[in-house]
Amino acid sequence: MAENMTLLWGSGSPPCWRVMIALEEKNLQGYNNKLLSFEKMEHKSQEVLDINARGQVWSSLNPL
Ligand SMILES: N[C@@H](CCC(=O)N[C@@H](CS)C(=O)NCC(=O)O)C(=O)O
Repeated sequence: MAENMTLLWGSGSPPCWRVMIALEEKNLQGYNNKLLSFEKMEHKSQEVLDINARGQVWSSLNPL
């Protein structure tokens, strides 16, 4: 149902868990996900900044 969505998330992030839980609760499984490394500053990559100027996760490509 959410196959077009790609969730960009970071390990240990409560805001990311919140979104993942909400998607599960809404029965919106099947979305793609991409784990970003805080250590490598991947949340500040151009890919993320293009969709979230704060460079924070969670972020989503093709949101619902
Ligand atoms: N208001 C945002 C906050 C998200 C947020 O603070 N994410 C943290 C990870 S838990 C983050 O990306 N921190 C990196 C930074 O702020 O540079 C939300 O609730 O989704």
